[in-house]
Amino acid sequence: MMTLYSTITCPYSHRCRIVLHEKDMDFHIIDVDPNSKSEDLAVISPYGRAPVLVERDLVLYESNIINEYIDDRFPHPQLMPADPVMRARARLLLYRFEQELFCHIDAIEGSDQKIADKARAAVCDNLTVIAPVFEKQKYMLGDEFSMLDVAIAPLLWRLDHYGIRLPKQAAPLLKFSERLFSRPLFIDALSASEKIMRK
Ligand SMILES: N[C@@H](CCC(=O)N[C@@H](CS)C(=O)NCC(=O)O)C(=O)O
Repeated sequence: MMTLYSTITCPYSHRCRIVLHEKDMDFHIIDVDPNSKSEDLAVISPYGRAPVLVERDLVLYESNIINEYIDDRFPHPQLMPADPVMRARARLLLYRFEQELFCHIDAIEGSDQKIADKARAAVCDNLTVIAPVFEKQKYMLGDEFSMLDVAIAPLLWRLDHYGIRLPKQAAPLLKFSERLFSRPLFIDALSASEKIMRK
């Protein structure tokens, strides 16, 4: 059975919890506290960061790498595109999410307000740019839920919590967010602490 070492408020652990819940299989989640570094986590992960997935002698870290492995092991429903070209495009977009959106999370959660505000503004601008995509399609890659929706959902869920208010032009993105949040498996994947991040 797969065991996920997850943090209850961590957007990256949240990604992996979503994928585990999307697949019809047994898994075990161990909640860890990244601040008072769990010894378990320090032993199994070179960076001591959550999430970490363990299956027999396989130990994986980095949320997108973990998620692709779960998707390969349990292909139904398949979350990465099967076609090599689409798969490569999906990986590129996953990379861009890290470079343009998730790279700002540490600053937003940090104590320097000036730096945090700059990071909020960058996330706000970058999300507003992609909003028009959802005037024509239901999900990131078209009309099917995919790994890209999984990857961005934890950030969208945390917008209020992070103090990010999107402008009117981003309305299609907010509609897309509501579509994601209403999925029963998305709700199942939320930790108790995440449930209260949004009113
Ligand atoms: N790029 C990593 C980021 C993981 C990460 O930053 N995890 C945070 C919790 S949200 C953590 O464990 N921080 C503790 C630390 O860096 O020491 C991923 O996608 O898994």
